Amino acid sequence: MDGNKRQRRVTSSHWGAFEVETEGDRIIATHPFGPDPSPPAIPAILPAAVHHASRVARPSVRRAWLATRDRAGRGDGDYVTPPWDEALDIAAAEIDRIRKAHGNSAIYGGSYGWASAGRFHHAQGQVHRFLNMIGGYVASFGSYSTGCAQSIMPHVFGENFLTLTYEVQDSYATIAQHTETLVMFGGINPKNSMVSMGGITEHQTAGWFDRFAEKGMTRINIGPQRGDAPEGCDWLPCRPGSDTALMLALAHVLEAEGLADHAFLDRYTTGYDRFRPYLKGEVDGTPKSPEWAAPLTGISPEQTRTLARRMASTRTLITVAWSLQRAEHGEQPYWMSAVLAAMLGQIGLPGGGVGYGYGAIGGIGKDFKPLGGMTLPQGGNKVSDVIPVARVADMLLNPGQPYDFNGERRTYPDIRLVYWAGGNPFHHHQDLNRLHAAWTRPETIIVNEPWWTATAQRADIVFPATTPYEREDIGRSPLDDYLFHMPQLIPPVGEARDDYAIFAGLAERLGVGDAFTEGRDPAAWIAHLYAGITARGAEIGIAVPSLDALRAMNWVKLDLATDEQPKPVLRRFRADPEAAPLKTPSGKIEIFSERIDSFGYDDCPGHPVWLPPKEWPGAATTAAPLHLVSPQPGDKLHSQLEAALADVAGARPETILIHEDDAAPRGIASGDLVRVFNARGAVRARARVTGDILTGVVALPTGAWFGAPGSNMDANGNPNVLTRDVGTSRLGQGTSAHSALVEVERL
Ligand SMILES: Nc1nc2c(c(=O)[nH]1)N[C@H]1C(S)=C(S)[C@@H](COP(=O)(O)OP(=O)(O)OC[C@H]3O[C@@H](n4cnc5c(=O)[nH]c(N)nc54)[C@H](O)[C@@H]3O)O[C@H]1N2
Ligand SMILES: Nc1nc2c(c(=O)[nH]1)N[C@H]1C(S)=C(S)[C@@H](COP(=O)(O)OP(=O)(O)OC[C@H]3O[C@@H](n4cnc5c(=O)[nH]c(N)nc54)[C@H](O)[C@@H]3O)O[C@H]1N2
Ligand SMILES: [Mo]
Repeated sequence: MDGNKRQRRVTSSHWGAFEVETEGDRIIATHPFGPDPSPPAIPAILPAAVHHASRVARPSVRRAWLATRDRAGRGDGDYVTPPWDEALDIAAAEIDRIRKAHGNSAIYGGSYGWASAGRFHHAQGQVHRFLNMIGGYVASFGSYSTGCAQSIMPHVFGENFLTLTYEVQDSYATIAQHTETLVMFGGINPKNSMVSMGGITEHQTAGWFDRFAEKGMTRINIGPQRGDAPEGCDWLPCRPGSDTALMLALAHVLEAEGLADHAFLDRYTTGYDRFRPYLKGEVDGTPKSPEWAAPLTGISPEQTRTLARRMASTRTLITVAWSLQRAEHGEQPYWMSAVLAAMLGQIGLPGGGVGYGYGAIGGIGKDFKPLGGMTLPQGGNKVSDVIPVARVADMLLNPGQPYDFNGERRTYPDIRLVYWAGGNPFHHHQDLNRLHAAWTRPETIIVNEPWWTATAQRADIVFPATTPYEREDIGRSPLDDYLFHMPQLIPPVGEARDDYAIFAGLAERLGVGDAFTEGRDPAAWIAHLYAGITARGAEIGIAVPSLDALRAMNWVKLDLATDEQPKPVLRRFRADPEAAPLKTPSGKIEIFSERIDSFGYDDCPGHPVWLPPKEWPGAATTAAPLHLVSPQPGDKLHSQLEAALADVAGARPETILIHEDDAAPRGIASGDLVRVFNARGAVRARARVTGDILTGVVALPTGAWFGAPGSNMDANGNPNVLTRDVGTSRLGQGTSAHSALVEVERL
């Protein structure tokens, strides 16, 4: 920010570090970060996005809401733009009115979303701190990423699921050294591992797969798309939603051929005796044999037997993509994968057992010393009500109604005001037409956003937020070994303000200004919070530069590399299960869970079972014959930077992959515009015909901005128009995004 001079500085983001070139007030280009062996392509669109016409220029208040408190017209696009002080006055008065009339439990502040990297200006941390200061809010549990796993897996391994994935599982280095057979349910996709929350600097997943190949490791990708694993892996095309059936069939082979490790099962697990009769068909007359599974999975009995024998005779790591639990009954493949791994008896051995989410984000599979991150303290929430994050539309539609969640009977709160900062529910939630209807229920919706996203367009008050390039911050992820000073590169675009300034302004009006700011400006907060990192560095013997030194250096690679798992829980358990029991009720791996059984859920009983989803290839109909998977977009992060991407010629509508055999009878060729539809809605997409997807399955990535209300076909191709908004089960209540049936026709 120095006249019209050109400057280059490094910054960090969820998709990695990169150099930003500025000229005066503008970002003009981005460049790869030297030390990154495979830098992402995502930043290329950044200059266009940051200066895009779709930035929210001024505080905006919806005219009809202001005049008559209209709710039905959300999305009408008709805003007045009062000056900042006036807009903050209006918002503060409305928050005050709602909390006085209905209590703080009428405010929903779950505000799910990835926002931007940068530790102080993290939008969720800011909104949660603010709402706590004014008396609390209804919060959310879990994530769209892994909500179902976060509920089920502690019952099985006794470990918080995020700890399990980030700190307990083997690193890629250990896998490279020990694993002989890598069985990847849902693949491991270097495209997804370009991203990691809070930042990832050296992108290494693709490089590790080169090492695995050199070593001669057998790598098997099980799922609907060849492209879910790097080139060179074997592909076992398995129908989406059927993984549990395949896992059961593999288990059946182990049991039938005497390959199950009963010594391991006896010593380290509980409940195999309750599960085995189900596996063998003694309880329901249906042995879960390879012959039983074949019509469900599409995988022949012979292939199943060969795979089971190979898994039993080599050091085998089963990996399960997060996508498998973002599906109806997502609890089952997760639980069953643990049972299958237990039957193989390799849990706790290096390079053996089961691991979750490798490839989902780049930070998984890296082991670092525990320097931790840096977090704005959020204070305590006086409202205890928390909903499973993906049940937001249910909550808005059913105030006061009961629902089940992980053994508890709960009641949905009566929400009058929604505050969202740093997320885009009209990108991420399922069945967006249903969400749109639910969204008319609250009296007031306030959103902080840099861009006019579909969510901002449906808010009554929109505060324009800065992007990370418009403010100073620290970049630091516990799953990375770099530390960044993220300099302010350009002045705020339009009248944008930092989330911190927005909440400080509201807090002051609501009489908690000093409590919110503690008298600090952002620079003072950054210095205050950064001191925590230097202190922890001193504790664990890691040199961390002073803040001034880091400002001068821009970035530093920290000496955090280690060969040790941060939490060798499973190694210790294997070495001595009595001395180092798991934190499950039995202290062992729970193949049968008395606790889950006691919930009495038919959609998640006491041991893993095969439960077909309502929508999956096995339930295809003439009206909706194709299964839709909606993976993460390769060219960006969710719906971020979409404004500028959508301008690129041919980029929108989004591309849908369809198999040759499904395209031909519909007269569809690559490049054709198609209509993808079901009873819930319709979207436009551009077809790409391929042999690399299973027949009967189509793949349309997430991330296109959901269009204006009232249209009977979303022009951009947001798959969530088509997905089903139902919990994974009463236990997990996660999103079922990957369980949907559709039809496709040429436009
Ligand atoms: N069908 C289907 N749907 C899915 C999934 C799927 O697999 N299939 N996956 C789900 C998953 S795992 C996830 S994580 C979600 C992701 O969904 P989201 O996390 O909601 O998606 P993002 O586009 O990252 O939304 C972040 C928003 O924050 C804004 N933002 C960025 N920086 C700032 C800031 O500093 N301040 C403020 N106020 N705002 C900022 C961005 O402009 C953007 O609009 O999607 C879910 N939806
Ligand atoms: N480039 C990029 N990377 C990202 C993100 C992004 O937006 N962009 N988002 C990040 C986020 S928030 C998350 S949570 C992770 C998610 O990471 P994942 O959950 O691993 O990602 P997905 O892309 O949803 O799904 C991966 C693949 O699972 C397959 N699949 C779907 N259903 C089934 C099934 O029933 N069985 C089997 N075997 N396979 C199935 C699909 O073919 C899909 O391509 O990705 C992260 N990485
Ligand atoms: Mo996610």
